[in-house]
Amino acid sequence: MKKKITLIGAGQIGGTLAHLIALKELADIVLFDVAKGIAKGKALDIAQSSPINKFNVNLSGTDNYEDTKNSDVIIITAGVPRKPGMTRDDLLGINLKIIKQVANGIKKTSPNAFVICITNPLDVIVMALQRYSGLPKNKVVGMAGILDSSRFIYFLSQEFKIPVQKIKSFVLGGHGDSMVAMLGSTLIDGKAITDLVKDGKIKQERLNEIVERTKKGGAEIVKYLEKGSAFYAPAAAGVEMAESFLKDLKKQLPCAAYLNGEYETKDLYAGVPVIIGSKGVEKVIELKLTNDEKMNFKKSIESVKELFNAARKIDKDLN
Ligand code: A3D
Repeated sequence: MKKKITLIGAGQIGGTLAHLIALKELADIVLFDVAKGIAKGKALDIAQSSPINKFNVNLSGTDNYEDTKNSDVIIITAGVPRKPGMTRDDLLGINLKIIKQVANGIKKTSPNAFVICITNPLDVIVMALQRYSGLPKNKVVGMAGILDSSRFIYFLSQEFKIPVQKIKSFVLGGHGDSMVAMLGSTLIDGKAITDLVKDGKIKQERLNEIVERTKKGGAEIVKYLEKGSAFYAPAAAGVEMAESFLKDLKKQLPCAAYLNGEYETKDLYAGVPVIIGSKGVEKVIELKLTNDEKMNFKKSIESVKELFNAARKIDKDLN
């Protein structure tokens, strides 16, 4: 039987997700949006490309949760994106309300789905989504680390003028200015980046600039677009997570996952490497961090905690 993916939010990321999922024939697709016309219009537009691109999946648009029933995967982008000058945290109040509605909509209709949240501020919204919906913690996960890592790897590939495939690295922690690029695990064509710094192949200051640009990667795009935020790369990252679940690929991916003591963090969502397979988040991988990484990860965790406390003040149901 064909699988079913529901996309809650049919905006920039939702539409791109639908297109990528259709091209890969991962599943039938339901686009859900409070703006029903957008969901229906995008579903029809993408479906009309199927004779050209030769894919065979069903696409539909709706504003009724009944139509999303028994989804295998749900990817949530419902919410408001940033405008120039805004931080992700500025979106908290409005997106919290939206995510509460979404949680109520999906918990009854798709209690067994693997739920990927993309709505910002990511770590706090995914945590709120899990609390509101009561869905299992290993089935509710946030997308951010794959995107942040992808941005970092792309910038490094430009710097070293080598293909992205020859670079291994990832970014952990919260999805905000406190995110942590794992320099201790970064390999450029098989060589540790820390050794390349020692050998003078790249100056520490230049590397710091690339890390900084990665942290501000989302804001750089918001500034160019003026209306809205990045969507191609975020959608690609969401699809990688969905595919690893649906095909039981057991890929190791940096995602915002529930921590229950791992990385000395309890009862909080934050970006860590996890294994995603048919059971959802099957394992949190505990890496050995350098002292610097440990310190920065801790700081990042603190900022996630602080923002979750702010969320609790906005909605008592989160206490
Ligand atoms: P946008 O194009 O505005 O789409 C959002 C859609 O959500 C709109 O079509 C709205 O109509 C819809 N919507 C609003 N309220 C509801 C509701 N209650 N139920 C269902 N749908 C609703 O935004 P976008 O697609 O560019 O971005 C979506 C979200 O992703 C924003 O919060 C962004 O900040 C976030 N985002 C996260 C990342 C990460 O890496 C985590 C990256 C980029 C964007």
